[in-house]
Amino acid sequence: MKATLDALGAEIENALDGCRSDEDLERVRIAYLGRKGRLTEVMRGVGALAPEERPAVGELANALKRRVDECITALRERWKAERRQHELERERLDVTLPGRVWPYGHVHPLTAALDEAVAIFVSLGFSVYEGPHIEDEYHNFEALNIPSDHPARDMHDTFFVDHTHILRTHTSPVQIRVMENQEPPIAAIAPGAVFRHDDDVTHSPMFHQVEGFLVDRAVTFGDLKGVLSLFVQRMFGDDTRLRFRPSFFPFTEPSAEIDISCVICGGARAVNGGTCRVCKATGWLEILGAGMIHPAVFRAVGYDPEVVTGFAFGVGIERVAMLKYGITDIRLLFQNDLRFLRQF
Ligand code: 2NL
Repeated sequence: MKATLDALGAEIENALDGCRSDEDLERVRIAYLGRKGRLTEVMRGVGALAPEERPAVGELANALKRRVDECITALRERWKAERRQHELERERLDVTLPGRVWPYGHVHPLTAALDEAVAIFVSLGFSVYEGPHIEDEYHNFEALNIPSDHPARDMHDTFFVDHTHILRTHTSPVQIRVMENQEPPIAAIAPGAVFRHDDDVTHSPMFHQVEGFLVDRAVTFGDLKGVLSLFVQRMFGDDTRLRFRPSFFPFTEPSAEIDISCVICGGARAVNGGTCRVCKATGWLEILGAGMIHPAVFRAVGYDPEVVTGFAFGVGIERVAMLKYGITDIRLLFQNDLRFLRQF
């Protein structure tokens, strides 16, 4: 009986050696340890032995069964661990790889300059109004003291939509409508696109303006100077100086053009030993037009010019953006060339 067990043990060992998969192991287990397995049958035979032989043989058979069980379990576990290791190596992630960078945009330099100008006036208490690009001649010209025979109408070089409608040449008509609909005191700005028949390095047929006005009792030219000084210094820096030159607009009296000290040479007229090309060696840059609102404009909107006064101003945003960001050709602002836009 012992010899049978030894032979069976050697045979099982051999069979296990030949196993390559869990399925092989399961077949071997069933063949020897299953209900009809060879070792199971031998163990069943132990009961038929002489009583004095039983304990020793039973012991041997049990030991063999345990060894086989342990061997099968150990192989299963080893293979499982090997498979896991394999998977880990195959699925290894390089967590040091840089992530995928999504292309993202930013605000256009013109929009940035417009937003900044609007934010400064809003911070000073001005309300923001917008209006249509297509206007009637009354709101764009007549109400602003520009009659049809006025030479300023040629100056504006207007785009006509039909006999009575035009593309607005400034955002003043927005302000006319605000005054028509509200009583003073009013402080408002009108940002937006305007259109003039102009096209060269410094002029575009469509450009952007922020116009603004303030109407109340006893508004003075000093108030205008204060507001525009604050605006310019917030926009171009606290050291920026202003110069008011007498000028003419049909809708303001008196009128002024406002220069700022050159953003490039700071007014020194020269940079790096050469003359400053941005201000053409004058030390000044024209940036704003302004004045005290003309009595004829007040009458047109139904205000009494004996009772109210006010100032108004207009600033071209393309010019502001060009000076702020050092852009020399206005057309770059409208071509949407990514090589240009990515520089901001
Ligand atoms: C310029 C000149 C200016 C105004 C705009 C204005 C509007 C109303 C009444 C009176 Cl409703 N004036 N606007 C006044 C003076 C100058 O702009 O050269 N802009 C770039």
